[in-house]
Amino acid sequence: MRKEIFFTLAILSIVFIIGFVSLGGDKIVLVNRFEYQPEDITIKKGSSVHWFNVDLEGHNITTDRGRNKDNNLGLDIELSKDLDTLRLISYEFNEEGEFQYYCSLHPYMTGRIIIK
Ligand SMILES: [Cu+2]
Repeated sequence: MRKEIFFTLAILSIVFIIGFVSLGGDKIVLVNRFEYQPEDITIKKGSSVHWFNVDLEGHNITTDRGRNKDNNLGLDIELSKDLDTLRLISYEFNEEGEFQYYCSLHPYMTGRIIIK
């Protein structure tokens, strides 16, 4: 029963957030089943990415400058934010380039954002 309430709340939240975000150029990444979905996204400079955790596990959005500087487009951004179940965090990207991130709790979870 508790699980059903959880998923109903999760779906309602997703519908609400997607409606809200689609007004601008922002994009949502769902954190679900130990994956960032979608893993790769492209956004316009000045837009935000909103990570929304619908997993039953807590995750985070972590990056380090070294990882992002490994490629020519790498952005010099360091980020470490916890993302508990049903929590949303946002980050606005104001530079063109590539942003790679991972979950430090489960380092096989990786994602990439291209800012154009
Ligand atoms: Cu994780």
